[in-house]
Amino acid sequence: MALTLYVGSKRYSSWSLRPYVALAHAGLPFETKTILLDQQDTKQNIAKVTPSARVPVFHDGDLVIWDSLAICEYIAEQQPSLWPTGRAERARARSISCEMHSGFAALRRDMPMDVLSDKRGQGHTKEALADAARVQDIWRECLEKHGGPFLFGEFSIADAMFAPVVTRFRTYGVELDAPLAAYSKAVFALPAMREWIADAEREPRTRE
Ligand SMILES: N[C@@H](CCC(=O)N[C@@H](CS)C(=O)NCC(=O)O)C(=O)O
Repeated sequence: MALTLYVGSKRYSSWSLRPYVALAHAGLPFETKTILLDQQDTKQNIAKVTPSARVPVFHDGDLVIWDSLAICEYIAEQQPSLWPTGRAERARARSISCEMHSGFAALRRDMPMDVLSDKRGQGHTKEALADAARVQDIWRECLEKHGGPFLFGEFSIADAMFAPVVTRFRTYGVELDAPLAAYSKAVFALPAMREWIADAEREPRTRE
């Protein structure tokens, strides 16, 4: 069955980046189709592939799965190593993934993802920095416990869920201590991240 991940503009679509990184890491043979955001026909084009009016959406043949975390969970059913092996670690990885999925509204509002921008110093509101501090606490605790290079040692969906925040900390100039900087470097070095950013460079800039 053909596997297709529909994503928004790679430059801006943080929700799309998450399942893309997970899918690419899983090594499944999937195709990515980009629907550019901020165009007159964006809503129409999204409506053709999902009832949710949002990307990402994943098509496995006739089966349509939407929402970033649901897609990641679906991929993990075929590639269980996308979650940590131990029951407690899996629960913890799911907790922080869900916290990312449902939280950090100020960080997302004040430092929206633009993987190509240099917005150092912008968006550093009190609320966004409080969210950033909580994210850093999560990362620090995971890295101390599991030794890196990823949050649970090996790459997991938790890393995919935080990948857009890794880009935001770099582009908005949020300072990281040495262990967190090493984590950021490991995420940026993922082939999937490099491919995503290279593709973003070929897209039109539609936001300031
Ligand atoms: N909860 C959803 C959020 C998806 C979402 O908000 N996607 C944005 C792009 S990042 C979107 O499709 N926007 C539609 C538009 O701009 O018209 C998820 O996790 O996938």
